[in-house]
Order: sequence, then structure tokens, then C-alpha cells
Amino acid sequence: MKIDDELLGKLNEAKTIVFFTGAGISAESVIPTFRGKDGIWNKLKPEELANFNAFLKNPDMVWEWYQHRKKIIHESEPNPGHIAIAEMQNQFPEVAVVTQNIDNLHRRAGSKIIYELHGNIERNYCIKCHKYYNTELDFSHGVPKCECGGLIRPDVVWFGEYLPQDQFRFSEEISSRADIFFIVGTSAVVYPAASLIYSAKARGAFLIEVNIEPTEASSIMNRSFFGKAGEILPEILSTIIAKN
Ligand code: BV8
Ligand code: ZN
Repeated sequence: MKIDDELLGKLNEAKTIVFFTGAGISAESVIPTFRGKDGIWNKLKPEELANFNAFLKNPDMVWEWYQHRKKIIHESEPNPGHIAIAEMQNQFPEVAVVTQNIDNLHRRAGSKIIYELHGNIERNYCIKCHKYYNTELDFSHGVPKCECGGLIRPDVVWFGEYLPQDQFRFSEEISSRADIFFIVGTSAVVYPAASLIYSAKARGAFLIEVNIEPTEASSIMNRSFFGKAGEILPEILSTIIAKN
């Protein structure tokens, strides 16, 4: 993996770094991606599960699926890719993570500034009174209900639902100021999340892609490193530490 002088120069003068991440950064933590060969979406159709109508029609099935994913997430650890991103905080004045992942692994790896575009599987709320339930839910009487009688749902963004406006606005703001914008482990097909790549480019950010294969957005990258995030990001970090 070659880090050329121009890239080293960019890394030298960079103040604000953004890491835009998707399921691929958690693949080496044994969390299945969505579209990879053993991806989640190969077995189940997103519109069948990750949307509000599906939840209303069959809350048991949707909860069974999220409880299954939560179990996998709790049995997994942040990998060297998550950890390298967290350690970048000691090398640059401002480092932010803008993630599509709901798995909380960036936080567990020690990243401080994290914007969660699609929510977080550790949070839940009542669809009627919006009371939050962020503790372990009791499934002994079936789908968990709120004291108001409303159904409790995971605090994740389903297809056809708006993103949390504050998270998206903060993500847009810092992406527009980024000197370097890393795109790590995402197929960049889900919107409006993927639009941040194009707005960062339009605002002059230096785009660096880290993925095992080219994606929809590869054509606009300044640099593409094809390989595993858990191998490439630690290498980039050690190059940065060596120069500092
Ligand atoms: C909305 C949370 C407004 C839940 C998720 C414009 C154009 C086209 C369509 C639309 C559009 N605007 C809106 C839409 C519709 C839709 C959309 O984008 N559809 C797509 C599929 C075409 N968007 C929405 O519905 C959004 N809401 O628009 O609201 C609105 C409101 C009312 C009416 C109309 C509009 C909400 C989208 C959010 C949905 N929720 N997740 C949950 O997780 O259960 S999306 C979910 O899927 C993830 O969060 C993520 O965003 C996406 C998966 O993508 P990736 O993370 O990139 O994962 P993927 O598997 O695809 O790729 C993995 C990559 O990693 C691959 O490239 C692979 O090569 C790489 N990789 C693998 N291993 C490694 C690796 N790389 C490095 N190292 C490795 N080891
Ligand atoms: Zn309620």
C-alpha cells in the first residue's frame, strides 16, 4: 500500500478529518454487511423488515431480527479499523465519525465525535408517546410495550423515514469543512447519507476511499485503497505517527 508524497502532504496540513463509514468497517468484527456475498439483504428484503409498515404488520418478526443483530453486536468487539480511527484523534486537531452503522462499535473503540445517521440499536422508544427505553427490554410478555400502551421500537432509521435532523445537519456541517474525507466500507447507495460524499467533494475535501472493491462513488475519489479497512487504516495511522 503506497502513501505518495501528495497524500503525505495533505495529511501533514490537514486540520479536520471526517470518516464516513458503513457496514464494511464492522465486517472484520464478524458483523454481516448488507450487500456483501453473505450480506443480510441476500436473505431478507430491506423493505420487508427495515420499515415502519412491516413493524406495524408484524412487530414480533421485526423485533426478532433486531434482537438477533443485537446479540451478534454484543458478542463482537471493535476491530483494528475502528481503533485506528479512534487513535487518529491524537494525530489531528479535529476528527469526526459520520456513520450509517447502528452497532455502536465506533463509540466502543473510543471515538468521541460520532454522528449516527441511521440511529443506534442500543436505544429504543415508544411509537406513541416517544418515551425512551435504553435499558434491556423485557420480551417475556411478547413485544415490549410502553406504560402508555404504545409499541416500543428500536431507535434506528427505517427506509422511507427521515434521518435525525440534528445528526444529519452536524454531518453536513463538518463534511463541508473537512480537509480529508475518508469513505470506509460503504457501497454508497443509500441516500441521503451518500450525498455527504458529493457535498464534501464539492467543498474541496480530499476524498480517500477504503474498500475491498470499487463502489458507486469510486470515480470521484482522489485516492482509493482497495483492501480490508482493519489492515489499511492501521497502516495509514502508523505512517501518520511516523511523520509527526
Ligand atoms: C429517506 C438502519 C426521506 C436500519 C438503514 C435517492 C435516490 C434513491 C433512493 C432514495 C433516494 N432518497 C431516498 C431514497 C430511498 C432510500 C434509499 O436510499 N434506498 C436505496 C436502497 C436506493 N433511503 C431512505 O429510505 C432513507 N430515508 O429517504 O427519507 C423520505 C421520507 C419519506 C418518503 C420518501 C423519502 C432512509 C435510509 C436509511 C435506512 N436504514 N439502516 C438497520 O440497519 O436495520 S440503511 C442500512 O443499509 C445501513 O445503515 C446502510 O446505510 C445501508 C447499507 O449500506 P452499507 O453500510 O454501505 O453496507 P453494504 O453492505 O451495502 O456495503 C458494505 C461495503 O463494505 C461494500 O462496498 C463492501 O465492498 C465493503 N466491505 C466489506 N468488507 C469490508 C469492506 N470494506 C473494507 N473492509 C472490509 N473488511
Ligand atoms: Zn408510550
